[in-house]
Formats: sequence, C-alpha cells, structure tokens
Amino acid sequence: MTGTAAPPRHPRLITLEGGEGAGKSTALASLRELLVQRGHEVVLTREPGGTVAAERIRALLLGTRDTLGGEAGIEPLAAEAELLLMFAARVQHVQHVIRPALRRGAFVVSDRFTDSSYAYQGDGRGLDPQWIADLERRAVGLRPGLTLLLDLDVREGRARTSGRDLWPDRIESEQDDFFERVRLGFRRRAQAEPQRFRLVDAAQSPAAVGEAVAAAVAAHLATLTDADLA
Ligand code: Z5A
Repeated sequence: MTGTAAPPRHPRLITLEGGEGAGKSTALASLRELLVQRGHEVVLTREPGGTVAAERIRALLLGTRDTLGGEAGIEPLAAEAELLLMFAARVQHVQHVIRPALRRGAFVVSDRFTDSSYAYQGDGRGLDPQWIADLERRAVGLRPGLTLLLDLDVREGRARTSGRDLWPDRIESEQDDFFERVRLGFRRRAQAEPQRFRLVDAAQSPAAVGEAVAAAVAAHLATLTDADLA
C-alpha cells in the first residue's frame, strides 16, 4: 500500500451520509428491516459516538454553552481540534464496536462515518484532505462496502429540523454557505467512488426514500459472496 492508498472496503459495513435533516435516522429503519428479514445480525450505530467514551467526545464536539453548561461550551473549538476529536471518537468506535461486530459476521450500519469528516472538516472547514486521508489510513483502516448518500437541498434540510432543538449545536449553528460546501463535498466524493456510493434523492417522501435505500442495499447484498458473509 502506498502512503496515499485508500483503506480496504468491508462489504458488511454500510454507512448513511448526508446533510442535516436529510432523513438518515428515518431511513435506518428500512435498512435494518431488510437485513433482519434476510436473517442477518445488524448493529445500528452512529458517529460521532457509538461507545461510552465516543459519546462523551460527541457531547464536547456538538455541545454549546447551554447544553454543556459552562466554560467548555463557551470556548470555540478550533477546526483542527474538531477534526482530531472526530477521529478520536472514530477510533474508539472502530476498535470497540465496528471491528468486533464485523468479525462475528454481523452487518454494521452507521449513521455517518469518515466521509462526514471529509465533507464537514475538509470541505466545510477547509482543512487539508490529505491530512484527513492520513488519519483515515493510520487510525481507521477501513471503508464501507456501501455508502448511501441522502442528497437534499440545504434549506429544505434545515427547515425540516428547525424548531426541533431548543439550542442548535456547534455545527447546526453554521451558516448556509458552510452547508452548501458540505453538500458539494459529499457529491464530489460520490462521483469519485461510484462503486461504493449510491445517491438517494432525499426530497422524496420518507416511504420513497426508504424504498430507494432498501433497493440499493438489496442490490449490494446480491453482489456478496459466501466469504463476504462469513
Ligand atoms: N460530523 C462532522 O462534522 N464530522 C464527522 O466526522 C461526523 C459528524 C461523523 C452530527 O450530529 C453532526 O456531526 C452533524 C455532522 C457532524 N452535523 N450536522 N449537520 P447529528 O447526528 O445530531 O446530526 P445529523 O446527522 O445531521 O442528524 P439530523 O439532523 O437528525 O439528520 P437526519 O438523521 O438525516 O434526519 P432525520 O432525523 O431522519 O429527519 C429529520 C427530520 O426530517 C425529522 O423530523 C423527520 O421526521 C423529517 N424527515 C425525514 N425524512 C423526511 C422526508 N423524506 N420528507 C420529509 N421529512 C422528513
């Protein structure tokens, strides 16, 4: 492997990506149902988070003065600190949840994974994608076999979630231009890796999004060998 080669894909790791309000949490239910119907063990998880320590890191990453209560929420997080904390949480998640589940033959479905770091910290915050690639290669060491990108107009996504939380988190507090860069970043990644990504039009009804997600997963399952499922 050269210094810049992407880590290998694991066929049983499936991720959902997209902007705020795209409907990832809603689509997870259809995805899980399909895999369970086919007799597979499914571990549903999310990032940042997924372990006790990673959920603590999530609170630090997303918390505000109001939710964290005090100084930690007042201090702005440097973009570099945000990136490193995302990866600190991800290492815990990969080592303690994802790899053990994959080793015992389960499917792991994660609401966000490393593509979010490229989109939010790379395209959104302007950090060097080579640095992110290096962290991915050294500290994560795997990519999903299938990534469903739920693509939605930024304003529509924000309208769906507006009024949901009393206090917007650190990332939700960003302006529309930040989220436009994130959306473009996700779309560029999907174009660059068409064998891994499936683009889903998230402006459809929840039922139609669920059907599109289930169809993409069924097509992915059809490509797996007995060795992939062992
Ligand atoms: N982040 C990062 O910067 N770097 C990283 O490496 C990682 C993450 C891993 C996680 O916060 C934040 O961390 C995230 C990126 C950053 N910040 N942002 N933005 P989160 O998990 O709390 O935020 P989220 O992932 O964006 O979740 P979300 O806003 O809840 O979006 P969602 O899960 O895609 O949407 P949903 O909960 O399924 O649906 C939202 C609402 O829309 C809800 O009321 C639904 O009923 C409704 N909905 C869902 N689908 C539809 C359709 N099809 N039509 C109409 N209404 C719908």
